Amino acid sequence: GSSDERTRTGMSPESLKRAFVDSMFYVQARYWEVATPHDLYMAAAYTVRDRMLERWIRTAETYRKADARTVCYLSAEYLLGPQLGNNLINLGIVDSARQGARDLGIDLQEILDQEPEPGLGNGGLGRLAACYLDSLATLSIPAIGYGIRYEHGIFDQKIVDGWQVEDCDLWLTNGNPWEIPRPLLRYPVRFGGHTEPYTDEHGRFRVRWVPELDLYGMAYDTPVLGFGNDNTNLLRLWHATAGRSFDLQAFHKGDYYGAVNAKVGAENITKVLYPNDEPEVGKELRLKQQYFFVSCSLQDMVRVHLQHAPNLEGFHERFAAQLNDTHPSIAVAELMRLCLDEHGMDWERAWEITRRTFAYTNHTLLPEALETWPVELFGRLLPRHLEIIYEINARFLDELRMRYPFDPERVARMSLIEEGPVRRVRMAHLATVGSFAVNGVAAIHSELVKSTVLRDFHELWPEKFHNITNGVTPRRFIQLSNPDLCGIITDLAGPGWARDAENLRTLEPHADDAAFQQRWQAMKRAAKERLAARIREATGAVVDPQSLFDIQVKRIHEYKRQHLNLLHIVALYHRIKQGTDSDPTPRTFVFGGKAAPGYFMAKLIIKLIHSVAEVINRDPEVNQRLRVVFVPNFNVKNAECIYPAADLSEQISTAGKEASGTGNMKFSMNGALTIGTLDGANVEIRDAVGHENFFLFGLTVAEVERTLAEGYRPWEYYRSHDELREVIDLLRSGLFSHGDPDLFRPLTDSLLQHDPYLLLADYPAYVEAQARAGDAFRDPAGWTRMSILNAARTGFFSSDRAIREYCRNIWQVEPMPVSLAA
Ligand code: 26V
Repeated sequence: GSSDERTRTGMSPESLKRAFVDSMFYVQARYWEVATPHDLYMAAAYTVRDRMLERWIRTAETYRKADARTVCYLSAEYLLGPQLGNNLINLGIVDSARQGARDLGIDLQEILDQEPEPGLGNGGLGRLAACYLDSLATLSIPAIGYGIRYEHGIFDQKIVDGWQVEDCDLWLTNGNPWEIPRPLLRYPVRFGGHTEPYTDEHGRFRVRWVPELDLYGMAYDTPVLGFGNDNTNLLRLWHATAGRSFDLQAFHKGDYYGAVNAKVGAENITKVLYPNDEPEVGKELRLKQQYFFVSCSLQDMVRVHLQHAPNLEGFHERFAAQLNDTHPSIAVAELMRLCLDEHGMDWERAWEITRRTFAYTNHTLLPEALETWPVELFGRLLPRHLEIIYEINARFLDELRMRYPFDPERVARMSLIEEGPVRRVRMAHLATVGSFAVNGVAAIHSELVKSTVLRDFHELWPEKFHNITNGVTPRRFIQLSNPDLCGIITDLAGPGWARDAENLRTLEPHADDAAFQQRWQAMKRAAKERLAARIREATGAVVDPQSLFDIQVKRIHEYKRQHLNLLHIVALYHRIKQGTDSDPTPRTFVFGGKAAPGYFMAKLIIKLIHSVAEVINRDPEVNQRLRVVFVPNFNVKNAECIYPAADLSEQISTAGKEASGTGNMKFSMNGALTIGTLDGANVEIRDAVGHENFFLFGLTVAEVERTLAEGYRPWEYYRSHDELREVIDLLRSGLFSHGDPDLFRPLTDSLLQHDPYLLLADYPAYVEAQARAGDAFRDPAGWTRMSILNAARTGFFSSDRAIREYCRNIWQVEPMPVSLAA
């Protein structure tokens, strides 16, 4: 009846309250007297979910009727972060919910804090996918996110004696109220076996794949709300379960336990997210994960298409499928297989449909991160796909030989197969050949894609290459994480800014206004106090919110140069001890980030951060001026507390190595100034905020190349720069390692002998830029002005802008607004 409907859809504090009480009883099966904080969270989540489902169903109906082109984002990672707060914002019921909770004597923040976060990603790439889902829904674009429902997401980072220790992530153990299991929505996925030729009923030559093993992918659906509209899209994550063949094996052989074991093996496929950035281990399972989710997703798309069409003709008009890096690029071969083997299409037609379906985003140029698979492994797991890739390659190489008859080296460079003692499939080449568009993720990165890793392809197909500079969602990274800033902006720009981040520019004329500056400083101060409290809780360290908060949070990697930051910190320490200090600005250095479990150097950098912190923080001569802290377990939840509190954002990668960065955008939007190199999106951020509002330092990409080409000798920088030498000698003295001079040897040796990321070459410029930043901070009005201008001018880095560009320049899709009313 209608009163029932109100319970499940009403938005007033009254309806929310009634629904909450109702969910506590009928969904969570608990009553007030015994309800735990977790029960409160679950009841709140179900209350919010009901309101999402109404929109979701309307959206499904609307899209289906309109028969609109749908974006399918294929990504092995979605780093969603907590859902409840974001969903309240996108539904526009934060105040209503807070009021309702207060009436019941509950603190909404306490409920929000209960939520474990779905950490189904490693870092920037996975978080980008989550921001893009938010923007796709907000822009009313029909879209599905396809991925993997890992039982364990990115590991929890504990710190023991200054070292990183990995702990299993258990995000699902207490139940996940946001997902809807679809036990009947399952697809078979096969592995192994062999292929055999046969002649079909029309007398045509065909190939049949006789696999050895089949499992099933089962769908778990999570609704994704738009902000300020009623569109609600779908995130469909696949969970692996054993298929019938396992049961049959048991039946035939009577080996019951053996068969059950095999079942367990099948279910391992979606057990755990690979903590990436980590080369070469446990590879086979990773390829299985990739094929598994890609196969389920394409079968799902084919099923939907065939509801509207008699065959796969026109598939590419119904779907645009974006490959989020090369991880899903096996999709090119899988769609070919579906067209050829399962739908009887001929090669030319299948190839045309495939190439018109996919577009590929490149997210890294690091040679060690470019995915290739040994042909042997590939053929063992996916024999039919290897055949198809060989055929794609044979035809492609024929074309190349015609076009470049006297350049066999070029042809070999472009092959989908790398020759050598171990032959390998080059996934970036497969993705490039099988796609209608290829894009990089920042202007400078896209240029480098064209001039380095995909240079030959760019010469062949210049019009295929695009740039789409990354963006981040202002809903989560301003509105949710920085309510005071949100209040400031809304007072000036009205509530529309969160859908049109260019409206942030209304802040600009107030940059020098004293009263406005005061409000801005109070906002920053409050955020710093919240972070200080969090730091104290997590580490016991006490930090002064009045000091300059100088923050570097991101995955720990040598190319990101957390150790360059450390060299500067040790230099400041050294100066204070020597009495030669010229930078009297008190600073708090904050670090956070996970190291890949097998990445020794990255783990040693974490240990070094803690070791330097220990010495500095307990030295009374130094600790009034410098503090160093490491926030353990950097994840989306912690990030939301960190970005708003930053005065200075460290974006100091070696030029040419960071494809874009997205943390740089989150900091800047929250009024942090950047100290950074001309790398990734830093270049565009600096242009946007004004060069005078950015602390630039370091070699350019061209200078890095030249330095390396001329035979870089880091030792010479060490010899000729006194302070640098003293700093490195301090690290080698055992001062930071309880007298053990060897502990940090691998790091100092690497710097002195090879220094592949040019820390020593960039050190003098970095220290000089840091001094400029320290001086600037001592002029509060000048700093605040720059801070305001950073926030005012970074609307371009909203993921809404990025998604608009994908829609217009790549996918050719149009908005399809959903209306609840009609
Ligand atoms: C993977 C690996 C694996 C082998 C060892 C070294 C290594 C290093 C990095 C990676 C990650 C590659 C893909 C990736 O996550 N790229 C990130 O994508 C973000 C979103 O576009 C972008 O902002 C980051 O700059 C980029 O590193």
